[in-house]
Amino acid sequence: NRPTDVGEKAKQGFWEEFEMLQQQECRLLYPRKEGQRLENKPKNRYKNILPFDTTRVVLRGVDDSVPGADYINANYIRSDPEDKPGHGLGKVYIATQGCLPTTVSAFWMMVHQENTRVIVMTTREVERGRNKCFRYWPELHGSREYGCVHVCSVAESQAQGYCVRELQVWRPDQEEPPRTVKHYQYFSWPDHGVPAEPAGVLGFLEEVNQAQRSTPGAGPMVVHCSAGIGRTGTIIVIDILVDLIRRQGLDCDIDVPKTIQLVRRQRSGMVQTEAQYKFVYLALQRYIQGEQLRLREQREPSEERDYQNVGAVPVDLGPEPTPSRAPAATTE
Ligand code: PTR
Ligand code: PTR
Repeated sequence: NRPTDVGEKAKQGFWEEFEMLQQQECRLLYPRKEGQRLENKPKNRYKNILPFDTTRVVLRGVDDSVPGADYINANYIRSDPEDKPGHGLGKVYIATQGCLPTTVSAFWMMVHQENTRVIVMTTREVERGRNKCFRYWPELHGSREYGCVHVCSVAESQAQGYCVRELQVWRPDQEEPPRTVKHYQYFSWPDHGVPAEPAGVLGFLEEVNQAQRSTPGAGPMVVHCSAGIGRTGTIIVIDILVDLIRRQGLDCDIDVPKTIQLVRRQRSGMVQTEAQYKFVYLALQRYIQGEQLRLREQREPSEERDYQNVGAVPVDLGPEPTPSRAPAATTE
C-alpha cells in the first residue's frame, strides 16, 4: 500500500482485512510464562492480557529472594526489531497496562531503569464507573515515594483533549540529579473505541515526539492505556507509520497489516478492534492530506489557503503528483 492508496482504503470496508489479521494472530503467540506464575498473577490487570516472555521488560537490581520481583506487565516494541538499540532510525516504545495499586513501584522502577522521559497515557483513571488505571503520580506540587523512586509533580497544563504534567523523578539511593519526565494524558479515547476524528491524536503525537526528541539519549517512550493493547497498540502503530512517512517521504510504501503484525509479535493483541484498525488508516490519510496541503502551499505561497479546514479536504486525493520527499524529512 502506498500512502495515496490509504485514501482509497479509508473509504472501503475494513472487516475482511482485519479478520485476516485476527486469524493470523494465533500464529503469533509466544510463551507468556512469567505472567502466569502464581506470584505474578495479581500484577496483571486483565488475566488474559499477558506480556510475551521474549520481549518483556525485566526489572533489574531487584531483591532476588522475592519471587517475581523482576516482573511487570510490559513489552518493548521496536519499529525495526533488527535494529541495534540506539543505532538505526527505528523507534522503541514500552507498551504496558494501566497501573494497579500493587504495581506502581514496579512501574516507576521501569521508568527509571529505562531512562524514560516521556509517558503517554491514553485512558482516564475511571471510565464507565470502572477503574482503568490507578493514579500513579502525585498531585500538582506534591511529592511521593513509590518504592525506591521519588516523584515530584512540578507543573501541569491543559491542551485540547489532553493534559501535560511535568514530573521530577529520582532515586535517592543513587547519587544523581532528578530527571524531568513529561506525562501526556489523552482524555477523549474510550476503551474498545476510537476518537471522533484523528486530527487531535496527530497533534497530540506531534507534541509527544517533540518532547521525546528534545532529550537526547532519552530511553523508550512508555505508552499505556488500561490493558495496554487496544489504544496503546493503535497509538504506537500510527506513530511508527507517521514517522516512516516523515523520514521516507509521501511516496514510501505503507503496509498497515504488516506493521500491526510486527507489533503483535512483540505484544499480543495490539490494535484490538476493527474500528481501531480503521482509525489507523484514517489517521494516516489525515496526516498525508495535511502534508500535501503544506507542500502545495510551499509551491504556491501566494494562494490563500484555509488551514482551519484541513479536515474538509476530500477523501479522494486526486491526481496531484506526490513529491518524492516530505520537507520534514530533509530538515531533520
Ligand atoms: N473485550 C471484551 C470482550 O471480549 O468482549 C469485552 C470487554 C468490554 C472487556 C469492556 C472489558 C471491558 O472493560 P471493563 O469491563 O473494564 O469496562
Ligand atoms: N478482558 C478485556 C478484553 O479482552 O477485552 C481486556 C481489555 C480491556 C482489553 C481493555 C483491551 C482493553 O482496551 P485498552 O487496551 O485500550 O485499554
